[in-house]
Amino acid sequence: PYTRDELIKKVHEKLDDKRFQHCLRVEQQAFQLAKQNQVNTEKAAIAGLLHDYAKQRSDHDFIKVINDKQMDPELLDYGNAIWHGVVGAEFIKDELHIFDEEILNAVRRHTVGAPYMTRLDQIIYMADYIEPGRDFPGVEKARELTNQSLKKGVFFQTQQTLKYLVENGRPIYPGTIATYNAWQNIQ
Ligand code: DGI
Ligand code: FE
Ligand code: FE
Ligand code: FE
Repeated sequence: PYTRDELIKKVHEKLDDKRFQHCLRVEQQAFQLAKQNQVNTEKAAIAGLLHDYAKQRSDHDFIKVINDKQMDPELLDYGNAIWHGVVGAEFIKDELHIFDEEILNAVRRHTVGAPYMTRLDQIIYMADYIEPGRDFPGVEKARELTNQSLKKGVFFQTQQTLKYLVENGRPIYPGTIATYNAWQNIQ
């Protein structure tokens, strides 16, 4: 397996500096949330570092993977926002030789979540949203809720994201709605 230094180099090669710095902050944020929630800190850090590994691939590259690996053809109706997590995990397997399904699932679920999310999934989903470089209306509330309870953070983020997408007339990936519905009654 690659060491952290080697992974850092590989991530940096595939991302511009701004996106790379975001990944380093998500790594740190995920490590901290893992400590707070008794989750494996090493897995959280690796998943945090790698979560946006595929963010800057071309549509062509994603479409090829979706077709070659016979992934759900419905994915083709969406774009980079959905693909870089759900399909991005395939690049992490193929290029970085990381096969830990807990890490890969956390990457797959980091944008749209899922009806059932492990605590590691929840941590990466939230670390991406509240890392210290984030600055949007509601981020302070997201940080407070997440520190109280990961689950509260997950529902809040899902609700905010749906609102934002609808307000801006963007298409909603069905998985995003499934996440929202499943996390309704979580206190
Ligand atoms: O990759 P990041 O920018 O760090 O963050 P992210 O992976 O959480 O989200 C990427 C974008 O995806 C963000 O602008 C919101 C958008 N998104 C989330 N759910 C959906 C979505 N976009 C569409 N069109 N549909 C969704 O269901
Ligand atoms: Fe992302
Ligand atoms: Fe996110
Ligand atoms: Fe991110």
